[in-house]
Amino acid sequence: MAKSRFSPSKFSINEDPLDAVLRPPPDETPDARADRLRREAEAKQVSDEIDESLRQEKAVWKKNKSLFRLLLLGQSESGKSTTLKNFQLTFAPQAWAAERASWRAVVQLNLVHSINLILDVLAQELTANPLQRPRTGAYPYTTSTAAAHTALSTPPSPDSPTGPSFADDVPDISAPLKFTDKHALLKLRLAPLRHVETDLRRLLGAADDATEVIAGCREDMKTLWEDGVVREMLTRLRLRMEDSAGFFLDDVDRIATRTYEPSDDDVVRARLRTVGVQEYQLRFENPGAVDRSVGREWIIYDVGGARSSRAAWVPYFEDANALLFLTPISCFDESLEEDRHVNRLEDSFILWKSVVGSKLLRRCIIVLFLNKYDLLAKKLKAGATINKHLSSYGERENTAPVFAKYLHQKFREQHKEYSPEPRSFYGYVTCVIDTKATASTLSSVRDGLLQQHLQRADLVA
Ligand SMILES: Nc1nc2c(ncn2[C@@H]2O[C@H](COP(=O)(O)OP(=O)(O)OP(=O)(O)O)[C@@H](O)[C@H]2O)c(=O)[nH]1
Ligand SMILES: [Mg+2]
Repeated sequence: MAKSRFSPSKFSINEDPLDAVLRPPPDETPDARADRLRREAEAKQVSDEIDESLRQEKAVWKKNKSLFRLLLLGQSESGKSTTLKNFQLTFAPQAWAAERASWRAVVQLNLVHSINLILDVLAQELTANPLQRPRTGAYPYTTSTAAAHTALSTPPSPDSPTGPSFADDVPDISAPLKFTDKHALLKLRLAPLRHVETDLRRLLGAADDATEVIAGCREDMKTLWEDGVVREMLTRLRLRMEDSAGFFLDDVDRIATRTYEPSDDDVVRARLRTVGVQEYQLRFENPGAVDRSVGREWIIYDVGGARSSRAAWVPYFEDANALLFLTPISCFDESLEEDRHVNRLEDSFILWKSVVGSKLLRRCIIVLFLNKYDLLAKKLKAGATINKHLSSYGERENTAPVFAKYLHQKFREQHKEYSPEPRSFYGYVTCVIDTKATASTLSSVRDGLLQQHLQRADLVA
């Protein structure tokens, strides 16, 4: 009778009992042995794979622990994504250059959007007030203007994307009538751009057809934007296209071509709303003065700033090492897009107080950018009055430098009052579409942040 494999007599003091249990029986047949070896090889492979994945997870975890995490916060259109672009342009120029071409569709989309906006306003103006247009009385409403008016409200048919041409029905018109007819025609001619906008939204980055249509509409777009009466209408309605996000109408000649490639400046000025929280890995191509491992790679979180997106910020608070808060200081006379009753500057104050007062962020280094200084200066030059919208400003000088200084002080005071524990305040007045000035600001922000971070780490260690 064969000896039992489990006989205690087989165990020695140095022997692993499990080995003994797993040891093959001495009378194993060649087939059984081959089968066993195959199963063992498979099991080993699975086990190795698990080990490898655990090793990788651990490595990532260890690596991530040493990564520096920066959160970009602020209301919508405060300049967060534009600041992120500046980080890339300044510290990772090669990665930036590789991505630049993919912004072509966004710039095209911005351009087409502006054209559509003007055409919408034009159509609304004609629909709302046909008998009084224009107020100067230089362009009386006549049958031919009525024809134009009808054409403006007729959507183009799918067979004829440019819509019915009414030009042949219009009698030989005199100069005063040119406004409405010419613009109605333009609207019809530019109608395909509506589809381009929809297509581009769907196919960001892969819209060769769109490029073709945009190039084909170049002259029409220029005519519309350079038209004196259109400009008069926009001024009267206080629609300052030049100051709006994603303004490219002055660059139609350059952009509406088949070979258009975006420049650095185009990419920085292009507007693409952020949805949710976007994580960006920034690898410093030139680590610079603070050449420590923590300075080589950052994770930057760029968030959507609209009110509906703000709840999504909170899970990122706990791990954040630093926070860059942007407030657009040109918006003292504007209201939130998502709630017309709320002043944008007021919204920024509330947001700032809740961010600096957050217990989750109490260890975070906070930097403030008082952004859009260029737009503030322009607005005040054009006659806007600060204290009409912000009574606490009182009788101080209605100029950009004085207002910027006032806000800097106000944000600093709130920072001091609401921070759960004392911490330093870093505030900068910025215009983040000025890439040169921003590069120098970001360099000092980066060095300052890393120094603070390392000091804290030394204290903790
Ligand atoms: N003139 C001027 N324009 C700016 C400045 N900063 C940002 N912009 C423009 O403002 C628009 C909005 O900027 P974004 O960076 O997209 O704003 P955001 O904070 O990321 O907005 P959300 O993604 O909606 O939260 C873009 O078209 C920018 O080019 C500035 O300092 N001056
Ligand atoms: Mg954004």
